[in-house]
Amino acid sequence: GVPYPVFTRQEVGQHRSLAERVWVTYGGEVFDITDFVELHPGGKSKILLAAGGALEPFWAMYAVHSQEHVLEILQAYKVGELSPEEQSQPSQGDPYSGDPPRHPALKVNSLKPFNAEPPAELLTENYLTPNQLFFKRNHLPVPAVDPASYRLQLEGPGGRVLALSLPELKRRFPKHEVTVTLQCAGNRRSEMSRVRQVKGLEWGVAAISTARWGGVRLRDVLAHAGYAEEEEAEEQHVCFEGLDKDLSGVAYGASIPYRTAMGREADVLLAYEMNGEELPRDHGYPLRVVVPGVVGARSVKWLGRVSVSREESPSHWQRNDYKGFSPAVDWDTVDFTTAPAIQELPVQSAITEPTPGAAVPPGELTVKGYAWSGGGRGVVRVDVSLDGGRTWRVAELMGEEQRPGRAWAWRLWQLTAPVPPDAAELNIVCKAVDASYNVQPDTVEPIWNLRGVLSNAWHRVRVTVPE
Ligand code: HEM
Ligand code: MTE
Ligand code: MO
Repeated sequence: GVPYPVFTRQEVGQHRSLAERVWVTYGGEVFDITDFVELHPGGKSKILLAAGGALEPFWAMYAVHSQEHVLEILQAYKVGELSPEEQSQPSQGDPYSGDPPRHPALKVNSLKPFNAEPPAELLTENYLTPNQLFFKRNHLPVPAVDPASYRLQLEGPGGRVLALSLPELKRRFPKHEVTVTLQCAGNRRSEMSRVRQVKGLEWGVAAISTARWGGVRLRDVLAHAGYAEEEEAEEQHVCFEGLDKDLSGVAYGASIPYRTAMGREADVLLAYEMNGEELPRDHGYPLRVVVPGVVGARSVKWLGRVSVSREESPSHWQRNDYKGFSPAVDWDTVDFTTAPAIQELPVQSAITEPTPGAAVPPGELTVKGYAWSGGGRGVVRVDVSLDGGRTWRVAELMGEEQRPGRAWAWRLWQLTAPVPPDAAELNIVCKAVDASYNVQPDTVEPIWNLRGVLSNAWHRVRVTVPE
């Protein structure tokens, strides 16, 4: 066929808007995607970010594009090629190339951004999850923060902004340590997807982990900025912004109610230590929020800015995600303004050992797992069944007893019981009861929701008993 015309990167760079037409490069090829801009499933503003340049650094950020059908769409818009000299120039960097190394035992749900959970049977080996195995949930590349130039921006009443360095934070405020379990709203989402497909990362049972966090109390820092103990008549929110930003410069953000942030008993931390070590990069180095008893999404990592507002954080993750809906709601009918942002999480438990499909020896069986509830409600009991819920036994709870109303950390539990002699298969079930006598729902169907959050039905694990 007729050879394609050859362009330079500079020529491509002259096509950055719908008026000048929108050109992009991919590999050594040039595309005029003007007519696709309005059709882009990811939105017009996102696709225009790549206008006039290479797609690679953007697609590296949104791995949804590494699919055959995406390349087919692109091919339809081909208008030329880059000259061979231009092609040999290294393309712009992968925004994730600065991410830290990770432990090989982690089960990776998504590499870019990095999302991973430990294998279930490793999760309950330790009451405090080793930092390397602690589940990791990033929405964006891990920012490289220079501790020397780092300043926490703290907006005081009236808008005055204080900038606090790490040494200042550590010097000015007493150090406080709290053992806290963090759980992602999407923990156990894969069980919801088995009922009906949901949108989100396919987490197993291990998007939950526990650490001893060390840092300063958020309430001390807010008081230093001039905020009063008592809330004003109108409800207020403490908003957090991360230093991790998407390509348009929008940072990860979230907020919590003012009364939680300022609460004497709420134990909200700005943490710089995790299990006695410096906060690891994946977990928010050098400073992160830890909101005990609350969904992980509010514990903002790489904390850049704190402010107080009459409005919740404007962040996508506060307003248009991390909310629960009726099973009747689908993506055509969902209205995110109608549901409150998830804060305290419901009671949860899961079996970590044995794992699904395992062959267990006859005789005695030890079942292990974790149990936790939000809002500082301790776990008072875990019931375990080996026969799908017909008969129950009470598991032994391990781990620290915690103060009523401030039970921020999980209990690990185990049960050793005889394997029923005639069983070829066991349907192991667990369910926890929290201090308010809240219980887990027995099945997934009635709590199914389009985003697959708050998945806390009885956990069921089927194993075989070989003869
Ligand atoms: C989603 C095509 C450029 C961000 C998608 C999807 C397609 C697509 C087909 C849907 C994929 C699926 O769900 O199977 C393209 C093409 C592009 C382009 C052909 C260039 C010519 C970009 C750029 C960005 C971007 C430059 C970011 C700066 C996104 C995002 C989604 C998406 C965030 C996910 C939307 C969602 O799931 O809600 N794109 N894209 N795209 N795209 Fe692009
Ligand atoms: N903070 C920032 N800045 N960026 C993020 O992507 N992810 C949130 C929260 N804080 C996130 C963040 C979510 S959804 C969860 S579940 C927790 O961090 C996970 O914390 P971890 O990675 O330390 O386990
Ligand atoms: Mo999360």
